[in-house]
Amino acid sequence: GPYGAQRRHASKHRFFAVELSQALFDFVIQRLPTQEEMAVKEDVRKLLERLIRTIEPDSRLLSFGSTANGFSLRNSDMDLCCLIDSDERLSASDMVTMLGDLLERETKFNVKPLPHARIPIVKLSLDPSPGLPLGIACDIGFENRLALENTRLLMCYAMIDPTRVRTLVLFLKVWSKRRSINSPYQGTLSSYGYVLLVIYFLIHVKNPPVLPNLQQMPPLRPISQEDTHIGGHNTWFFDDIELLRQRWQSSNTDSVADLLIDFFRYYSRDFTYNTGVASIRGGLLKKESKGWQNEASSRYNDSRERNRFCIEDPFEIDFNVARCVTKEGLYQIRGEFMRASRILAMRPRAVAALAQLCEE
Ligand code: 3AT
Ligand code: MG
Repeated sequence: GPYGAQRRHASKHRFFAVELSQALFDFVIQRLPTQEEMAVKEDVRKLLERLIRTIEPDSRLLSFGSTANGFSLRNSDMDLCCLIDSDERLSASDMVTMLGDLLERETKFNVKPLPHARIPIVKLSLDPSPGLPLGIACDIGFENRLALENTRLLMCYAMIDPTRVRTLVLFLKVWSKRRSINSPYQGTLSSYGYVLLVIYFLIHVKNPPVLPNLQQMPPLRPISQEDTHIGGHNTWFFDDIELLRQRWQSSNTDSVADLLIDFFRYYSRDFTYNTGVASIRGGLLKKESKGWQNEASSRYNDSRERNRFCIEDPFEIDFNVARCVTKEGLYQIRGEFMRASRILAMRPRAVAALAQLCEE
């Protein structure tokens, strides 16, 4: 009868979800960095720190981005930030120029200083060699404290529910790279942008939520303004994850596969790209309320407007993380969300489905 058909349907779906979840774990695990790769990167960081200290003895070189937040894949690049603890320090662009010269002289890296970029950095790379078959790519910036904090925020979210959050994020990173929609220079979205989309979805779209909103939880004790602000931006969030785990449990029991299917459905069908702003701090906001309507500005022609796709940075709330996404880029990204939804709706065998999703 009709109930039997419904039950068969539900049990078929469960079978697909179990199989797909397992395939997702396997897929991601195969692409994690090896112990050896992580050790090499740490050695590189130490070497660079020693060299920088010959210019600025009071400096520290810290890792941020994927090498520090738990969302790193094999051969991902390394993001490093130099903090200088003395009061009289050179400007970031002078540091970039000096460090560029020093590294050029003292190391085998290919060195490219970008002292005049919005965020001045030195780009470094090592070509592949037998010991390092994929080479290494690394960016060094200065005093980028907000990036260190947003790295820590993402790491905390990863720690709350490591299995589901990391599996989703890592899969989407591989998928977006293979489908060529992970390139801000070509009008699509950075990895950081995709991570924010996942976290936004897990906090604000899923009901019950998979993650709590760490930026809106009450602090344990009163905190002073200066402890919570960097350059005028409120960077406070609840970061005692051990305590959080004792006090907060998600009642959402969806499998990773269920979440992935819903993620693709939400961003292909439901997210309001024309008017909405995805904010992990504040939920779904309106472009209008942030002054982010996408009028073509005088400097950019139609295909290069700024606010086609809006993702609010967790701390720098005036900053649209997706501002590089062009009209074509957004069309491509949404097309990929739809394609992924379509593939998963056909419930093919899981391993084949992942291969097809990530087809280059
Ligand atoms: P990959 O493994 O390199 O693909 P990732 O997690 O390292 O991914 P990105 O390289 O995109 O991510 O970014 C590295 C860090 O730089 C993440 C964040 O702390 C900072 N960052 C990147 N893009 C932005 C942005 N648009 N606004 C603010 N911070 C950003
Ligand atoms: Mg990176």
